[in-house]
Amino acid sequence: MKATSENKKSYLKKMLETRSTMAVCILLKYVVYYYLIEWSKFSCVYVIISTLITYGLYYSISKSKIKHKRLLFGIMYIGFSIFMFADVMYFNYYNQTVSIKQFWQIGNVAKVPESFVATLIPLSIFIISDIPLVLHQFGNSVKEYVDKKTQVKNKKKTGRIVVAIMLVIIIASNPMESASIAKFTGEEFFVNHTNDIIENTVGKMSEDDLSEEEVLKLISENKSQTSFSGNYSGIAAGRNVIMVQIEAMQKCMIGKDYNGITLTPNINALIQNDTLYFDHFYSNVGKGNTADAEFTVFNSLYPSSERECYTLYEKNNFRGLPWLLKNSGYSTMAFHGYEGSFWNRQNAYPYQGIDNYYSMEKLNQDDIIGLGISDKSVFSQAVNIMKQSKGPFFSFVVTLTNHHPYVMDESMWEIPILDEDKDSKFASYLQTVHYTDEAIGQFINELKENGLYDNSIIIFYGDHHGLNKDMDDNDIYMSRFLGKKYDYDEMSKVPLIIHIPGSGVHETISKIGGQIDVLPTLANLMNIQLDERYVLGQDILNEEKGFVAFTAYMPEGSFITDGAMYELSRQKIYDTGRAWNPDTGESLLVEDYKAYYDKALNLKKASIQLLDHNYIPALK
Ligand code: GP9
Ligand code: MN
Repeated sequence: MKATSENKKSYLKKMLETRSTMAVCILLKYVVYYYLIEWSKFSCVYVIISTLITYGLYYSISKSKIKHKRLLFGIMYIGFSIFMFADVMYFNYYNQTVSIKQFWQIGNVAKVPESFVATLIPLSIFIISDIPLVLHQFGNSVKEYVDKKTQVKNKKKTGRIVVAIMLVIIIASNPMESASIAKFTGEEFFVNHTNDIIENTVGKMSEDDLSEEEVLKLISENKSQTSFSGNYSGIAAGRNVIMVQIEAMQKCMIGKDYNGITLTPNINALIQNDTLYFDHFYSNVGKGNTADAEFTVFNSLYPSSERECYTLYEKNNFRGLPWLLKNSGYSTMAFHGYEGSFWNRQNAYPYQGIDNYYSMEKLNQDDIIGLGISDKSVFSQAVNIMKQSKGPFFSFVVTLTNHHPYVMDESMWEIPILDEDKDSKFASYLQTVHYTDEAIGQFINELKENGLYDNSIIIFYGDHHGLNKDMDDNDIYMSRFLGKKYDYDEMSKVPLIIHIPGSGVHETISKIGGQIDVLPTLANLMNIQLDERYVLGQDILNEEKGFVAFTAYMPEGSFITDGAMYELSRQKIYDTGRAWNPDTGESLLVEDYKAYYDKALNLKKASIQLLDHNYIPALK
């Protein structure tokens, strides 16, 4: 008996150690990879190519005369596997594979582990679980005796593999700029990453730098000019500015009921009086999410696709809202219930014109929900500090409780969840949205009680989506909730609410606008003089045609304008993108919108050039 079970064990061991088992393992690894990223009609071809490349490397290294073969192959194989795993995670979040530009994000992932774990796809573990088997198998293969004859044969094979690798590099660099190669470079694992490395090293070096004059020309040729005066001019001049950036608040939550309960009763009430409400307003953040929302709102500049502008351009000169107000005698402050170092805020804020930053460490940590101090507590503490201001002030509050993965004790849940939505991220999101709305109601009351309400302009806007359409089956729950397909138009739409107590204004503005437009819109309302040359957005209240370019979640070149939204394809070929009417979902002909695509790329390029060269002069 004993002998049979040992026989079985050794048979299994032998089976596992065969080269064909390993080849199947590698093949399956790529099937899982392409399946988790996006299975397309070419995926089978990609699986075969990726497997052949991996197997080729395995074969050529194991048979080569290199000294530390095991170490070399081990590093390579573990490296590929980690990259594949990162791709899957990143794609799940950003709808893009990871670039070498994004290595810095590992640090942020480690800082917010709850979000990382909530983003993890169980099947993705398969991508890294074969590593011990393959490396063990490689070790065995190295041990094998290779006689002179086979060495000669192997030399030839190694030569062929070197040629194959060269071919990958040539294809990846796509010297003829062929559209079909571009499709391939965007999707096959090795070609895609080789292409990314080439683009971000050699490509970066050969990129043309623009002079200050050229950048300003590019801006004036591409942006729509606004006079910063006209409708509603000056109606909020001289008031305190209280600006609240609401974490992950989507527009579609506003004014909606769920299972008989109104989700945002306090925001709904605010919109009814003394308010300009923008219901076609979009988030245009880059890879710095929350921080980029702040950055673009303050400065009317487009963020970078690389990382948060607060780090890339920490010490640049700026002429944004906090600076402009500071220059006219306002005191400036910011409040946020999370670590001061996150998104480099504590270092960047002074250069943005914010003098006092009350981060988590400087506030009373009396009520923690999820990541940090609860919105209700931060609002109350902010009111107590604001009321000590001697003159006019700019106060910026960044909320946090409605942050992914929407963790809040169930005893605080107030929205009864339908059976069909139970145990979903969507269900948790509704609870924290409702909580934040309640906190906003409390905030308005506290402003009134402390005499800070009447003489202020109070602005609320969402920083970015809460429910990514490609994660957690959000598209299913959200499509049912909305009664239409959940697409980027709803995902990136956030509310903008400008509340001016006692002004008598009451309008819902449905023109297209985005975070890029907040500075010029407020400048008109408050009679603030702007230097138009460095402002990339427009005053939504007086614009002729709305336009917002996107940076993250959809590839750069994607945009929205009145009546049309365009998403550039992953392969970055204009014609293979899609255009649709954001209100009706009806498909539109992409060829009708090429000029807007050029405009999006030009404005984004101009913004990055302005920032890279620090061309904006300091305010005097
Ligand atoms: C952290 C908070 C969240 O300070 O602003 O940032 P996010 O993860 O949403 O970009
Ligand atoms: Mn955020």
